[in-house]
Amino acid sequence: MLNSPLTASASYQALDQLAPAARQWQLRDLFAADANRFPGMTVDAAGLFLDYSKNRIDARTLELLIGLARERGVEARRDAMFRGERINLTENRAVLHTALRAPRSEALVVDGKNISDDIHAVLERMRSFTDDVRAGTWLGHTGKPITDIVNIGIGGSDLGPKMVCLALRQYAHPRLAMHFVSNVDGHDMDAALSRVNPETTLFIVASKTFTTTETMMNAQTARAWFLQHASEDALARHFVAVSTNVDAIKAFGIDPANMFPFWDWVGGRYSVWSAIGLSVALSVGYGYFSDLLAGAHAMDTHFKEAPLAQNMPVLLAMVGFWNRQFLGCGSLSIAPYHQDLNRFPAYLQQLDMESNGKRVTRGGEPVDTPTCPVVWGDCGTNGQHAYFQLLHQGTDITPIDFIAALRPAHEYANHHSALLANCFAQSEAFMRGKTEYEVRQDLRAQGLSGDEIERLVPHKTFPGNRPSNTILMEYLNPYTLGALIALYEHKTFVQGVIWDVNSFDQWGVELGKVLAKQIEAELTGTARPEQHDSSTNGLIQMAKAAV
Ligand code: G6Q
Repeated sequence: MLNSPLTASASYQALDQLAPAARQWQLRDLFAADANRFPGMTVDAAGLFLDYSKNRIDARTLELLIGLARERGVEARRDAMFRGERINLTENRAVLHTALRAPRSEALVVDGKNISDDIHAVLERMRSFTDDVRAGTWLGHTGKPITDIVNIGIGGSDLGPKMVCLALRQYAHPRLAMHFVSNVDGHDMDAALSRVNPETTLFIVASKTFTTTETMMNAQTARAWFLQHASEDALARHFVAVSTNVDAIKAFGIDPANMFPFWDWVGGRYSVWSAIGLSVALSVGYGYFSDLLAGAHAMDTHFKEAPLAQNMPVLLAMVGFWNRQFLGCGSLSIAPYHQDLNRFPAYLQQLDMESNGKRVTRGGEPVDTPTCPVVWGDCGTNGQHAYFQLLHQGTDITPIDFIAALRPAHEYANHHSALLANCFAQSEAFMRGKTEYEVRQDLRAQGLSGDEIERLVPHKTFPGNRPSNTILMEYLNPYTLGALIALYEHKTFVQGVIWDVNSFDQWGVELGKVLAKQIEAELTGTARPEQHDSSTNGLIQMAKAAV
């Protein structure tokens, strides 16, 4: 436990003193004053390149930010995580998603047990099962190869596999169509079932607890649908489970031989590296799944070994902390300039906001600063034609993370130049802006009258000075994707250490679940109406009247 609040730390106080002046800095000036700003504020690791030079920081700010990371104990907490200490204090659990991607040679003993053996035994089973399904030797109950995989899961048991399968669509098996059903909304299941054939569909029920309402309801619906077309004996060819709960799997009717286990030290939002990644391994094959793990492991090694001042996750975290704390930025926009990373912003939303959307410290005291910003975004260039207006000229300053691959996996070179040009132009525009003077010059050159010019100047001026990071990789491939995800995991971890929150629980999702159970019982008539507030009572009455 950290004994002193964040605002009492020496580095924080030094940063706080520097901040009023820093708020006046202009990025244009910082670049003009230092020709080496780009090489000085970029870092390479695990196949990724980070340019953080377009942030309102200078060498002194960085030094203090790194000092703050050291003062808050980032290194010790990082090492404790990797060692398998129970750093998730409110659930009394270790946090070992990093062990899932470590090579077998890096044995890790936790509570007297070599967990590396367990991890690799499951990986072997994943390899043999996915090889069979992909080769067409795992047959459906009428003897046909599998053509469709339906992953039934929600939250961490959905977002990671879905995002990764989309991101690696270039590597996907041509015979296997991937479907993801998460929502309790029956339209989600209905849409998937309307596209698949029970003879050739494999359902993966992915749930760490195997008690999650949405997943259990969806799994039961899928099972009932399947049994309309086949007998109970056929279930074993079409239903597999990924879980930590073997009893619940048996009770559901899935053969434990078809269960891929993982462990309580894998948090839901970090579980794509575990057997929850089965849909990924089925889609891209075990070899590429291993590459995904290897990329993440390379980032883990960098995070463990690089000095803080050259440590990519630490730098990304500390610059983000500076923007949040001292520039007052309440949100962070993620802009992948890669269509296949379409779901990456949604994935990061959970990773960051579920981890650090907290208001008390690990010791239960209020955090004395704002914590996690709202994380959101969409692919470039699409976002440019929608919400970028606000990012350029709105009243809030929203930092942006641009993410792009230098080489495409398609042959349309002109598209790729246009894409990268837009990506770099946006970060330049956010940094430079356009002054009144520049606007006037432009309008004058267009031949507008003095009055017209003055009327338009305020509308056409861009304040600029808006921070961004740019993350580049050569190609988006399993390895670089693994490194990218791990980069953001560790960034989130570091910020959690700075705020001294427990980044690994998620109690905030519980209250609504409990209330929903009562209201569902009222809606279905199995419980007498409770006295809610007039709004909730009114809404319940409307739903009942509509039945
Ligand atoms: C993630 C959360 C949450 C979880 C889902 C699904 O960190 O714990 O998103 O993954 O609630 O839980 P199950 O896998 O247990 O169904």
